[in-house]
Formats: sequence, C-alpha cells, structure tokens
Amino acid sequence: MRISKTLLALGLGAALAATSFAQAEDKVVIGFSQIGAESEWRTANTNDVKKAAEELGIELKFSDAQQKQENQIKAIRTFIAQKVDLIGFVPVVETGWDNILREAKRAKIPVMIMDRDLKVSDDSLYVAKIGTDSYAEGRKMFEWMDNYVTQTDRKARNGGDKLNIVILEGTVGASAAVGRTNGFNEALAASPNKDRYNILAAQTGDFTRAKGQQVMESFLKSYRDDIDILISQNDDMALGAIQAIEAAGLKPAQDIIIIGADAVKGMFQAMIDGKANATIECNPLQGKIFFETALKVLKGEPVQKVVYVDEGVFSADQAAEVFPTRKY
Ligand code: GYE
Repeated sequence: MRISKTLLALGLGAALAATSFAQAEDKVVIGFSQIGAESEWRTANTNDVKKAAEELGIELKFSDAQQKQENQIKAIRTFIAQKVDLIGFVPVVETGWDNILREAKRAKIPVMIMDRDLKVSDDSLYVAKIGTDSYAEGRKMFEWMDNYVTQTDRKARNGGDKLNIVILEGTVGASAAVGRTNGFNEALAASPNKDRYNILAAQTGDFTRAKGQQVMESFLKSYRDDIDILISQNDDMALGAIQAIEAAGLKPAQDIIIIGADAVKGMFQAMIDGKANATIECNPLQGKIFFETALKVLKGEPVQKVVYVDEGVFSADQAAEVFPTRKY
C-alpha cells in the first residue's frame, strides 16, 4: 500500500486513475514481533504466522524478540520508522506497552495483538486481539483434575488426607501464566472439593522444557514422596518434568498425575506412552484469522475487538486416536 514508483512516475491525473491498479500491485506490509521460540507451541505459532501471511500475499517483516520486552519495543519502533501498514505483536508480558503504542498511534499505524493479552491505559491503542483465553484454560485444568481424581478415587501417596499439587508456572508477568494461575486458583477456591487439595509449591519454569525439568527436580528434592499432581502451565515444561520424575525413580502419570496445556504433538506422544494424563488445548493456529482481520482493518471495515480461537481438552485415553489428526 505504499505509493509505488510507477505511481510516482505518472502524472497526477493518470496517477489517480491508476490508483486501484497500483494498490492491487503493491503488497500490504505488516511488521510482526514474535516473542521467541521457547516452546513447541511457539514454533507452531510462528510457522502459522509466516504461512498465513504468504497465502494472503502480505509482505511480512518478522522479528524474534528472544523473550525480551525491550527487543519487542525496539522492533515496533523500527516498524514505525519503516512506515509499515500495520503492526502485530505477541506481548511477552502484560504491562509496559503504553508508550510505544502511543508512538504507533501518533504515526497512525494500527496495532493488532496476537495470542497473549496486555494491559494498557487506553484500549484504543490497539484495534483488535486474536488469541487464547488463558483464564478459561486454567479453569479447565482444575476441572479435568478434579473429575479425574473423583472418578479414580485417588488417595494421597503419603497417606495424608489431602492430594498435594505442584505447579510449574509460565513466564513471570505473561498473560498466559497469569490467566492460567488465576483460572486454576479461582476454580479451586469455588469448588465444593477444595478441601481435598493442597498446593505444595508453585514456581516459574518459563514455559521451557529445560527449566520445567530443573524446577521439577527441585520440587522432587523437597517433596519426592508427597507430590500427587503436577499442573504444568504448558506441555513443554511437563515434558521436561517427566524426565525429572523418571530420574527420581517415580512413574509419571501413575505416581504423579500430569496435566499440561497446549496440546502439542510431544504431549500427545507422552500420553500415548503412558507418561502424561491430559492436556488443555491452546490453539496456536491464529495466523489466518489474524491477517484476514488486519486486511479488514486496513480497508476501514469494522472488526471484533477480541476474538478467541477454539480450544479443546484431550486426555490419555483419546490420545492415540486423535494423534493422527493433530496439526501441531
Ligand atoms: O502456552 C506456551 C507458550 O502464550 C499461550 O506461550 C501462549 C503460551 C503457550 O510458549 O507454550
């Protein structure tokens, strides 16, 4: 949508007549700041963004922030200087975006959010958000756990009267972690079964496999014979934790119930192998709807402010059957 050289070369009258042709010829340019590559989910999300942009004929300026908010702010500032048509980004953390988004607004460049939520003083600083409902995901983690322990009449391994839970949390300050924590805790607090449970420990594993393993090792050092349930705010951390549990001589999914989030292929494989119990889906395939919405925004058409993608819940008993249909 930038003015093409052909357009400039023509006289003004001819240029006006040629406008629609020039627009059809010029690609929409979108700058996109991704968080990084911390998980299998994120890789699927990035691949989907790139594929969708290509399919819709959009010129994508893609930038990887390596988990740092300051890198995202720099990337957004560069996109503003490059006068892209629209800026998209995944906010690594919820807060701290007001200033840079005001800069984009002053430059009259619309901003769209993907995946994670953000908190800004003024919601007009972004036009739309396409993403995941992490609060609902946190609630589903509790509900699946509570149903499962009810159905299997689970007893505490240490003989006590409460089932002991450890929680691997995501990146500190990220909406995907905050939402899942709040959703889980609020569902627990409101449950008639709340007295069944005790949260032994909760710590961030930064959404990565390596840190999930490391933090689980330390949980096991303190509470090896007490832990009944692991709630992992993403599948990658759960997969790391499974290694720690096996190294400690325990059976994942049997001695310790393992519930993850994302529903990536690696977790399906773990469920098929009998090493994990369930995963709450978080759908990373958001590219198509994101860029279709962006094109509407650029045409001045009305769009919905917040759109959540569809998400399911998968347990080990369905894993083998569902696995071949999984797209990420
Ligand atoms: O669950 C995790 C990732 O923001 C919902 O980020 C996303 C989370 C996802 O890296 O694996």
